[in-house]
Amino acid sequence: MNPTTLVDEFEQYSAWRDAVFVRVEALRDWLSLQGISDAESEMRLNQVLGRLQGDTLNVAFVAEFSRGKSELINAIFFSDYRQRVLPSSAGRTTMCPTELYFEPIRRPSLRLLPIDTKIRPGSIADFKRDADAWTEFPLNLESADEMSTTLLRLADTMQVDAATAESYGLINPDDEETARSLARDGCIAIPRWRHALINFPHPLLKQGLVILDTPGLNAIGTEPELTLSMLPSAHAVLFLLAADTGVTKSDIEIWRHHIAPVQGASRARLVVLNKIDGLWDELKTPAEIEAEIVKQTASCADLLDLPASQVYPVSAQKALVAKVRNNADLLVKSRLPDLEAALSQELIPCKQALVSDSTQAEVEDVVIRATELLETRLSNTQDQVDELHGLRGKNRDVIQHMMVKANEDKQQFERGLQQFNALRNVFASHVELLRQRLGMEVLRELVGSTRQAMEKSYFSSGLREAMGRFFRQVDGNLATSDENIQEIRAMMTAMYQKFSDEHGLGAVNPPEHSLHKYQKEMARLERIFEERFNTFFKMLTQGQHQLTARFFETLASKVVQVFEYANSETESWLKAMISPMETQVREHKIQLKRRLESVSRIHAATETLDERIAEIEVSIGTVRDQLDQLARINARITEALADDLSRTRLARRA
Ligand SMILES: Nc1nc2c(ncn2[C@@H]2O[C@H](COP(=O)(O)OP(=O)(O)OP(=O)(O)O)[C@@H](O)[C@H]2O)c(=O)[nH]1
Ligand SMILES: [Mg+2]
Repeated sequence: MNPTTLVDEFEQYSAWRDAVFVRVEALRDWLSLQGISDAESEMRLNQVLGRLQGDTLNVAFVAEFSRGKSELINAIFFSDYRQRVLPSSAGRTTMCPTELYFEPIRRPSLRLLPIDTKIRPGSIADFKRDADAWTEFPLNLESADEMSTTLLRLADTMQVDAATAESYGLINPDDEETARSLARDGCIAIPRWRHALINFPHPLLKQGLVILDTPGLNAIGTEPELTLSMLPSAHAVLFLLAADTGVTKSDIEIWRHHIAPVQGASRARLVVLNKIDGLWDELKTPAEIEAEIVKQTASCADLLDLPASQVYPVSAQKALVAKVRNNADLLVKSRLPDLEAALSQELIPCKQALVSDSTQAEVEDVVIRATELLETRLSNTQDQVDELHGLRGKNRDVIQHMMVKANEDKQQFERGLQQFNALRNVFASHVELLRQRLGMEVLRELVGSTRQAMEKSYFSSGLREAMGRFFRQVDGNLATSDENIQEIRAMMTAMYQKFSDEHGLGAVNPPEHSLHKYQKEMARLERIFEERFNTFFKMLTQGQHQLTARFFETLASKVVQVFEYANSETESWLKAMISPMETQVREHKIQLKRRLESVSRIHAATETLDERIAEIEVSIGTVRDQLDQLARINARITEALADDLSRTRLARRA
């Protein structure tokens, strides 16, 4: 069978990423071999390489229950297994959010997080770090039947009393079925598991694809992490509707609350109208059926306030059958290839641009620094040669005088250096202040005091106020830290500029840095918080108090994460600012020492002038070669980054 477009496209993307990896690695190794690298550059290139290696592409499937998410995942990704890999059946099937990915260090397995972890502190991200919290079932890749049986556990439920369900925040008083079940026997069926991780060596998952399958609205509403981090971090979200149910109230609710707000240029969002095979009425002509599909598509688009071109009608079930049975006509009729093409067109170029830009930015910084260093070295050595040429035919007195001069320059520089270092202490104290304000300790205290304030308040107004205060303080800390950052940059730039003017050092352009994107991320979390309060927490029952508390914990862990990123980025920036200055200072010091050495040796007649000039000219040649090589290595990286996948594909097909 031909590979699907998406599979094909994704493989090309992976190959592109591997090619970029090899070329960045070549840069790192070359710099270190030539002794031009410094700890900072090496760290940055290693980070780039780590990111390229651990790069994932996250695709989330979201919809009300039974719209065919699991079936669509089976059809797009798992048809090679010739049967349903993920369980898909009428009614609620997938009971918990399910991530599919591949981690080579772990055996193929299904890992499940028990539902009672809902009353334990910690978010799903925290539990992922605690291997013991999960129940693990190995997956037998040799037997598709066994595998399907194991995966049926994704649909596990259990009967609990109302109080237990409430303590997990799983009671929905508006749900008629719940009310009926409780009235009948006082029990209610809830999911047995809270989250599932499937480690599966599928070729695409091996290359970094991560698929997120979700259950319907009930689960999305009760698992804050889905809304706060899993959906926003997905590179593509597929939202499913079904032709047999039409667009229902809860479909619209999911769309409005969980998908429409998640925006961003780097994110693909596709609406799928599934189950169109229900419209394949044998008594109708193909034209009539087509007209019906067009009509339904238009009405879905209308209800979601989207252009009709963004809604893709498909039949996931028929597509799966078609792929399993190699039925090309049925596959075309299922229209899955159109959806796959759209998905790859939206997904892969966005993702490629994202990875390309971030890699390019880092590499450029490192290359500029290395180039600056080599150029400084070149011009210094050139000066030395000129100076030595000037000594031709001069008597010993003149040489003696030059030696005194070189020595004086060196000493003057060393005095300047002391001043420079004294000013650096001022810089260090500013940095210390910044670290405190932005630091994790302050944030943890703030989380602690908010938690206490929330425990004490019994009304939703109190909870809201406590969380509102939390946001204001966090925002305030970020804003002040950002001001500090700008001050520090201005101060260091001025300081270095003055020093380099006085002593003729190479120019350094300290990188910009701002906390703006973290402030934006906080604003996004705040919007979700507002939204949540307005929809879910208006009435405060016991269970909802729990739910609010858990919502806050997830929110807090997200804020902690934002701060961790902000801190680590700020630390890297501090290093990136200081380290080129240090390199230039060090280089200048070495050159001054060499110059003094040259003149001294000639003065002491241990070397002739010509020998010395020849020696230095050799090193000028070396530096020139290094500059050439660096430019070539950099050009190769730029070329790899700019490789347009669609162009490559077209070329290959032609
Ligand atoms: N006729 C038809 N039925 C489909 C199609 N896709 C899925 N179904 C059926 O719809 C039912 C629900 O499909 P699932 O894949 O379990 O749906 P889901 O969205 O994953 O549902 P939950 O896991 O409960 O959230 C199953 O019985 C599928 O066989 C389709 O394209 N056509
Ligand atoms: Mg499902």
